[in-house]
This record gives sequence, structure tokens and C-alpha cells, in this order.
Amino acid sequence: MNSKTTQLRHLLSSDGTEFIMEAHNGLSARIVEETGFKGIWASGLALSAQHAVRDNNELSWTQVVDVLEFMADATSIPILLDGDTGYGDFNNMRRLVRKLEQRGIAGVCIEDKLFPKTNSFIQGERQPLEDVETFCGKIQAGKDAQSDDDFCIVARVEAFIAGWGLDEALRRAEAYREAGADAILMHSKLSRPDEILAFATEWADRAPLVIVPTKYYSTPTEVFRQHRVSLVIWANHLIRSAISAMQDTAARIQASESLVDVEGQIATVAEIFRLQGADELLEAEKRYARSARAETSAVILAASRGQALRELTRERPKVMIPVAGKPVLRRLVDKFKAQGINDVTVVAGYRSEAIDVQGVRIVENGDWEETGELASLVCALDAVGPDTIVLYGDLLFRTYILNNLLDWDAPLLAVVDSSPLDQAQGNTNDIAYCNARDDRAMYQQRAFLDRVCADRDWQGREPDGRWIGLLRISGDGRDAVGRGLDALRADPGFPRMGMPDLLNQLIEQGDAPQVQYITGHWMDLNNHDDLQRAAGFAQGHRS
Ligand code: SPV
Ligand code: MG
Repeated sequence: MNSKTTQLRHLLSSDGTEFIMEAHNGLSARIVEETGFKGIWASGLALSAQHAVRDNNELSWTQVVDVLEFMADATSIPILLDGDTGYGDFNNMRRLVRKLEQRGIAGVCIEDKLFPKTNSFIQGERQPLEDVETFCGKIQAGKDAQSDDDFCIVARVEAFIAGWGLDEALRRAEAYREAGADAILMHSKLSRPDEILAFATEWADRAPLVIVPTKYYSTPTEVFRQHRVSLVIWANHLIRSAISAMQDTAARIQASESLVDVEGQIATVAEIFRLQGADELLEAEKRYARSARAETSAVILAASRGQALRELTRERPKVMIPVAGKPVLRRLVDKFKAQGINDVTVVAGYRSEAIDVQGVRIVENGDWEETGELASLVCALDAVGPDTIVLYGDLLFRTYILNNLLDWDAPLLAVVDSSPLDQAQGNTNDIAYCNARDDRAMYQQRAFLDRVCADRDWQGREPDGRWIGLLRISGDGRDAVGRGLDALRADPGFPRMGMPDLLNQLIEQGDAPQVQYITGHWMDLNNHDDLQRAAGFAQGHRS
């Protein structure tokens, strides 16, 4: 694609009539481009109006340039700045041109009035014009200051606005052309195009002609084509439409004291995100944010009732039983959120409607009564991402256990409590056998699971601890789990299988999970005794 300056030059020099549209900030500029316009008019009127100041150079030129930078960054089509009188003399003009080039602006239009200027439609005939020679010097200074040959300087003749006739308009236009102007903008405030068409006829295409038909808007565009107008500027119609829309919306909300009337009629927040380019940032994150740990998610298995808790689970699953005033599930989710893990999926089953915890995604295992933990895990398989913690929903554990789990770098990591089993309370089905005993003197010891089962005497070995129901799956571990589940699914007993079956399958297929040993500092909820201890645990009274 051509540079913006070259694009603007082509718009001015092309054989046909081209059109550019007003914009006044990054957002409106982006809208102009995506609508299909080939260029943008950075209107002085609109730029100042959006800041609620007058079109009298009340906005400083550096403030204008700052807005232009946002407009240029948001677009790939050329911007022609309405540079008023050039914000001073020839010297100010030189600096302006250099700064505009630095900010990616394709050209500037300057008008032959005096600083500070007034909008042409406010008492135009009382506005004095700049001396022709002085203005020619300003054009020449601007042309000499540009470093890109295609940067365009458009000279705007205000003779008709100030009440002069065709001769003066022609005299000035010709002088400006000779001084180096790349195009002539002839302005008129009549509601008919007479002045402009008379000028166009006499001008006879000596240099590209630019017009602003704000007042003579009813003239058919075909007439401009016939008169070989190079560029038509639709000069202020986006700021005006924004004003109407804002006035209407504000009034309706104020009158109804509600958003109901307007909601369906205004741009959605999603549309704002689209215009801001939010998608591109998500894509870029995939490419560039890779050094940071992949975003961790959690899948909480909470489909079972908790049969042993009887009455307490008549109306709710056990994960919703309050412990020290807060449901266990809420405690887990809060713990994850505190570690920046916001993507939490809960597999619900029994009394799923009673799971009333904000900030989680709930998926249902409809067959919870007939199935086990692996069937629940399969329901949430799409939530198992590049880094996911899978755990039982009735777990209480100290925060450091989660921190340590997140610190380790292993595709599969299972938390095993190496406390002696005779001290173990609650569920003791998940007895762990590992290839190395817990060496408490070692930091991040490399031990791997050999087996997880209910057998306390597996292969005549002494147990190494208990798997507490926490498994982290990251990187290649995700594929290993996928392969493991595929293998197990072939077994007719699959629907009833639990997490230990998956762990053992992983071991058999050569993907044994690494072990993170702990000693205590956790518990699960299986019966009333557990519940009684849980309140104290949750309040931190015991380790
Ligand atoms: C502008 O858009 O700021 C212009 C065009 O200068 S006009 O308002 O018609 O003078
Ligand atoms: Mg203007």
C-alpha cells in the first residue's frame, strides 16, 4: 500500500472526483476509514467543537496535533488537516509541517485569513484576508519545510467568504499555485454553487480544485464532476450526527430514568470493543505474552451429593454446605481468585440448581447418579486448558499448597500428603505409592506416582501418603490426559471410574504424574466429624 502522503496526492491528482469525510478523534477517524472513504478531513470546526471550544484557534496547535496522532494511529488512509491559518507566520508554518510529517499526517490546508481566525460561516464578510504576498511566503515556507515530496499543502481561498468577487478569487488562487500550493480550496457560503462553479470554469483545472459544499449541499454531485472538482470535503457531518445522537440519548435517559428505551438503539459495548481493536490485543497476547505463565484455570468436581452427610445434603450438594459461614465451594473459588485464577469451571450434578456461587462457569453432569468423577471431568474437558488444576469440590487446604503447586513446572503434578496414614481421617481411598519417599529436606523433590488405590498394602509396599484430590495439568500434560481418557473410555466400567483410575492410566502409559509432597494442612468433607473440624480449620485454628 502507498504511503499516506502518496495516497493523498493521488486523490488530488486523479482524473475523477474524490471524497473525504470529516473526523475529529481516533474513533471517528476509524469509522470514516471502515465506511470506505479514501481520506479524512481533520476539521478545525469539529476538532474544537468536540472539546466545546470555539473555532477561533482556542485549541492550541499542539493540542490539535495530539488529537491528530490518535487519528493517524487508528487509520491507514490519509488525513488532510484543516490547519486554519497555519497557527502564525511562515515560521510557525514550517514547524507545523515538520510536526505533521512526524505524526503521519498526509497534508495540510491553510486559509488566507488572519490569526486568530474565525469560522467562515460566522460573519465571514467582516473577516480580513491575509496579504497575498505574505500568504504566498507561508505556502513557500511550508513546501520548503516538508521532507516527503508527496506531503500536500492545499491553499484555501476565502475571497468569496469575505465578500470579494471572482477576480480576487482567481488572483489569489493563481498566486498561491505559483507559490507552490498543491491544490486550491475555494470556499463559498452561498446556498447555491454559483461562485464555485464560476471559479471552476475560469480556473480550468490549472491545479486540483477542492470544495466544501456544506452550504450548497443540495447541488447534485454530478455537477461537481462536470466541473472537474478534484476533491469534495464532507466537512462536519460526523460531529453533527454525534451531537444529535448524544442529545437524544441523554434526553431519553433523563426523562425515563431508565436505560430500557435506549438500550437497543445505541452501539453495544461489544461494538466499542471492536472499534478499539480488542480482538487484536487478544491475538497479540497469544504471540507475545508467552513468557508469562499460561493463564491457569480450575475445574472443580462437585457433582456428587455427599451421601454420608444425609440431612445436610438434602437440598444441596455438599460443596454448598457452609463451613464457618461460607460454602466450601465459595471458599475454593475465593482462594483461586486470590491467586489470579479467575477461570473456574464447576461440574455440578446433584441439586445443581443450589450452586449459588458467582464468578464460575457451571457445566452439568446430568448422569451424576450413575457416573463417577471421570464422567464429570469429561463434561468439563473443554475447560482443561494449557494450565488447569483439577480438584475435588469438598477440599479445604492452606493457601501455600496452591502457591507451591503453581510454582512447579511439571506437565502433571499431584499433591500427596505424606503424613502417617494412621493419623489420616476421612476418605482414605486415594492411597499413594510413589517411586521415592518424602524427603522433607529436599526442595522440589523429583518423585513420581506409582499407584493410587484403596489398598494399604499394594504389592506388599508401604504407602507413601495420600493423594489429596489436587492435580495440576499443564503443557504436554493435557495431551497425556486426553490419551488416558481415550484409553479408559474403551473400558465398559468407564462411567463409574474415579480420578485414581485416570492417575493409574497415566502411570501405565508412561506419563506418571510428579508428586508434590505436603504434610497435613488440608482436609476434605465426608462426614459429620469432618464438618465439625472444618470450621476450626477454615478459621485457621489448626494446621
Ligand atoms: C472546517 O471544517 O473546520 C472548515 C470548513 O474549515 S468550514 O467550517 O466550512 O469553514
Ligand atoms: Mg476550519
